[in-house]
Amino acid sequence: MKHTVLVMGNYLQPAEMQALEESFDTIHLWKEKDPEAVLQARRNDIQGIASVHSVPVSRTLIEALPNLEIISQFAVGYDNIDLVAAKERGIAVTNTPDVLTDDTADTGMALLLAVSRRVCEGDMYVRVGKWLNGNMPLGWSPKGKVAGIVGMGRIGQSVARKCEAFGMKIMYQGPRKKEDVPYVYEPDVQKLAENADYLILTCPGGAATRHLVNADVLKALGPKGFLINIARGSVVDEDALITALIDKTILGAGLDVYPDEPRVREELIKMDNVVLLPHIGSATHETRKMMGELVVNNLRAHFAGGPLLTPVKAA
Ligand code: 8YV
Repeated sequence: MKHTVLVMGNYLQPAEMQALEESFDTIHLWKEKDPEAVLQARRNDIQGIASVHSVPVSRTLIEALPNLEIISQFAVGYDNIDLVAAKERGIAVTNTPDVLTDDTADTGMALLLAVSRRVCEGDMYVRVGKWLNGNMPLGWSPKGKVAGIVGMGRIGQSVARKCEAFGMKIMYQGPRKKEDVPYVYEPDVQKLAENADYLILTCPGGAATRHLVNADVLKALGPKGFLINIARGSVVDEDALITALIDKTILGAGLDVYPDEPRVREELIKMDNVVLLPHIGSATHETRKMMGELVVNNLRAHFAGGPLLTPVKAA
């Protein structure tokens, strides 16, 4: 008999969804008119969850499913999952690291270049015919500038290598100095911002990094500084960011993530010194396929009694 897997959202591509459906009895929660009623009716059947960063896997949900054994997350970040509740019950948690590192770092570089060189403004300038009346304002060169990277994990290191290729200097902040990276470590995020021209956020979300970037950090970044966020919206105090952008406390921002996705604050939408992306860090055909395969293969490995491919160590 097939094991039952609760699928939290519509994010798997057709081939990976088909693979999931072939191996498991699936409940597509996001399609259900009354998800609570479905959960209640099937609570004893559900042994696995295929989750995604945008839908919470809360203690309440975990406790409501007495036979849950594994949560297989379609993301490297897992701040939506109550890991403590999962651990208490001995529930395995897996994620999708490595396969999305370069695409996510590329998204950071795309934002860095777009805000610096006014790429989106330039595109609009041509389309609306403004070029016919004169050249657009100048941008700023990343070469020789300092990238202050918050979080020197896999994605942070990939961003660092790409910034080096653009002739930038690298400093970083994180919970500890990494012996295997050649960059300058600064434990204090405000001091990092003081030294940086670009503050690039690549750290995990969650309680430990909530509002790490606040008004003081933005002030330290200063009127020639840019903020790039490919981490989680929760890492930035958004009110402080909006004030800093309006007051020109910082020069601009490139954002892929927001605290209340997919809702983006009206103030940001109106600004031309920000570039806004709809959380596309890992959104390529190639990467999303590999992420989907990991989600399915972690579930298969668990129920076959084999080792998990990419377990979350903290779980
Ligand atoms: C999203 C991400 O999971 O990996 C992460 O942590 O935030 C992204 O890859 C993906 O966009 C699906 O929503």
